[in-house]
Amino acid sequence: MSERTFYITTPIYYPNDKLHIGHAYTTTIADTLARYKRLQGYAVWYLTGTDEHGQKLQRKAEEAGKDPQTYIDGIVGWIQALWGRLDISYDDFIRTTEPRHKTMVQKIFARLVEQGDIYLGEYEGWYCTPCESFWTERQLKDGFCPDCGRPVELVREPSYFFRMGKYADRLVAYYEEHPDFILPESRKHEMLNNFLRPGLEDLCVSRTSFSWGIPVADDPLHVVYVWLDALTNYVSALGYLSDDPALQQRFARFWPANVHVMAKEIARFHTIYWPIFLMALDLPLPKQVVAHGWLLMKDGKMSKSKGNVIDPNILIDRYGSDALRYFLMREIPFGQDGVFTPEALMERLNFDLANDLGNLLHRSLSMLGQFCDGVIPESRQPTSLETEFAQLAYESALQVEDALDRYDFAGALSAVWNIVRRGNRYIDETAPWALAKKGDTERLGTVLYTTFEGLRIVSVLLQPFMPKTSPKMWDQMGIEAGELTTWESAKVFGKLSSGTLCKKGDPIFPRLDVKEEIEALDRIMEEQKGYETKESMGVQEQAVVKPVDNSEETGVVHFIQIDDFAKVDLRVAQVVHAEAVPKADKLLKLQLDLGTEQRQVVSGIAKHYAPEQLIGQKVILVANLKPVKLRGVASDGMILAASSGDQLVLATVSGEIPLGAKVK
Ligand code: ME8
Repeated sequence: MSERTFYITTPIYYPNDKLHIGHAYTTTIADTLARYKRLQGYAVWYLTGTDEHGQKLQRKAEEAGKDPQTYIDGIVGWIQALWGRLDISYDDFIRTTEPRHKTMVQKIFARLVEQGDIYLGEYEGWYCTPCESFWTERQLKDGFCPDCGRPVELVREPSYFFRMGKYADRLVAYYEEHPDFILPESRKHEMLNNFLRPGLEDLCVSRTSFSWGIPVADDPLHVVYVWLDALTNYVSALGYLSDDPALQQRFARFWPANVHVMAKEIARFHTIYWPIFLMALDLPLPKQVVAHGWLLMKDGKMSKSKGNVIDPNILIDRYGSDALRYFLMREIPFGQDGVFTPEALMERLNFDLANDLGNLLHRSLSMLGQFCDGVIPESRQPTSLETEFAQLAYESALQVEDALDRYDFAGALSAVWNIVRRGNRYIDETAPWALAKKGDTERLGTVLYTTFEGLRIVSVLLQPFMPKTSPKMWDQMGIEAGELTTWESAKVFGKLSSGTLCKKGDPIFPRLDVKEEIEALDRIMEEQKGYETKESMGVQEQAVVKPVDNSEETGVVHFIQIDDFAKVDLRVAQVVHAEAVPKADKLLKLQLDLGTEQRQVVSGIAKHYAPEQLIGQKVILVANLKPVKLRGVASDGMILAASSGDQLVLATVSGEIPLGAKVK
């Protein structure tokens, strides 16, 4: 029989700052799948890593006063330590600054030039540095990056281009022939409607205005565009074009990838650019690209400027890595956005883990100790109740597989919890303490055996999700990893041997004081406001209330409360000085008079107003917006404007009113 292989990847993250629980979410998804496939007997290769080139990283290192490599090395060490703590079982960690990757990228580039897919020209257009994306004038949204809403820069430089259009029809045909290539399906329609049907422009694949990248071997003034560099990590890490026969063999064994996992904002790069590069290289395309939703915070998307992010280490320190993994996999419906709240975390930890699972194990062990000296008894009198329990466990195991095959992690865990909850109810219904009192040892034995066999099946099914919890359960249940813990053994009820001696230990998930924990988490989140983390989502910040605001997709409006509106401090302010921000032709730097204080605000209105037109205008200022730096210039607030298509008009105040007056 031919070997069953499974190659899975996460995005390679930018080490421009520390990562947050959003990155932990993707990496845990891929880890859960990798573990699941290993348990099913596949030869698995799980790749993650870091995307270490590009303008964003160069700037970030400059800001920190370090050379890029030194700056990046520190963060990469931090990332690897985090994955270690979260039990991420990757087989390889690729860094795009490694020679194995750089050499391959140079070879690929040369080949694509030679075969005419890449040609030299001059690029003039827009560039979004946070997203490392090129945009045409037409694609910009009100003059800003259509992906993240942040200002773009005009770039004009000699560049190499990739003839994307040449492959567009083949790509569309590939989508049609492989209906499962992109998941969720809505992303496929987005790609077709927004990018492929309007026609693909040639893609600029080199830059000359900065140096932190892989030089084009024959033309070293150019560095390879960071996305061409980054996407090819999926093949360089396996050993594509390597001279080492062992690596060539590894490449042949694992390519094409079974699944590339990521969040939705980079699906475009993986479902358009990446397949086209592969077609040009005559390589098979990945089988699936899976784009999950975003992890948001109560007050909107996680972002450094909002200061609403959480260092995963804090949650691991407090609750353990399995609890965090469980929460991420259970709470967020796959493909949708999900909100992190301390309340939701507490609910999952306290109810699902402590009350349901932890309690089932602990009370079962207590009874076993009390009534059977801690030894698993025989099941001598199975009744229809036991048969039904066994049937439920079997069906749940099948449901777990079915759900995991569809990336429905929440559904898979909910199937495991069907066994857990049934187990607790089964104990309540059979009342082993009453059987013990009556001296009905046969029935008591059957009941306790059934309970522990249910627990064994739960522990087997939990392995991909909670790699520390299953061995902890086995330890207390006297089970050795082996025949009783194989994936298939979850589908066979009755494998547990009677006579096994259990060792009751501490509850595996202690009950938490919810109020105290929520307060502590709120405090921590407040303290974390200075936590240096990535603005990696690259999306425009948006107010999100639970349920998640999908209004753009669904057309449904979510109302806000008056208190939400009251949080925004709007003030009348007068422009006393305005000037252009150097090298940012969209931005103006304004000095505003608020009556009692003066403020500096950077505003993206340069295309619509000349500085002198603004002097004396009374505008509306969002006065309590967290200060940020835009293009290195401090901006303390935001002024309001109305916009429609290409038009933009400032919201001004007519009539006499003192400066600083509140707008409500
Ligand atoms: O895009 N919710 O790197 P990146 C869910 N280097 N997932 C999140 C998240 C959130 N709030 N925040 C981040 C890049 N992620 C490129 C990738 S691949 C060839 C190059 C996760 O550091 C999610 O997987 O900005 C997202 O796609 C990725 O981090 C972006 O990471």
